[in-house]
Amino acid sequence: MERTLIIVKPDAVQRGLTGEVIKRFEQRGLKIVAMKFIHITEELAKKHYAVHEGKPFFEGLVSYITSSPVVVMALEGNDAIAAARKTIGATKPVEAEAGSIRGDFGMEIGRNLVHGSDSPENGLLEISNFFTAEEIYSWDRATDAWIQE
Ligand code: D4T
Repeated sequence: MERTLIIVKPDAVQRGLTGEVIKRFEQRGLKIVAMKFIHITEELAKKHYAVHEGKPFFEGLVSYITSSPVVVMALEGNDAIAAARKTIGATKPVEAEAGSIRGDFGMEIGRNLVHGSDSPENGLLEISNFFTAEEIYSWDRATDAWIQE
């Protein structure tokens, strides 16, 4: 069972796409185990994107993700990382498949609507940057057996 951190980024929230984005993960079968509406601080943004520090787009990335509130979620499921990334689509929205979130709603890499963790290890690490243990719920969903064997 994997967990992924999802961020509904400022552009998606500002464009009124929060519900649409959450709906796509939920209808796919990923289970919400944590969720909140926050304004990411510069400190947290730099921690989350530490791997990109020093790259030319880093400052823009930090100012974008801290520009207005976001919804952060932890989602759980077998192969949650791969499933969420497929639902999100390629990093560059113009290269993202139609039917994915970025393919349906995005135009530019600097406004790519959603973040999803890229490995199970990073999923757990990123979730711990945003949520305390008390904010994460393991719960039995009535439909679990109809979504996962
Ligand atoms: P995130 O992390 O936002 O889900 O995006 P990805 O996982 O799809 O892509 P990433 O980690 O390679 O990039 C993180 C973030 O940086 C922005 N970016 C990236 C950018 O503005 N210019 C660039 O050239 C690259 C590579 C977009 C996503």
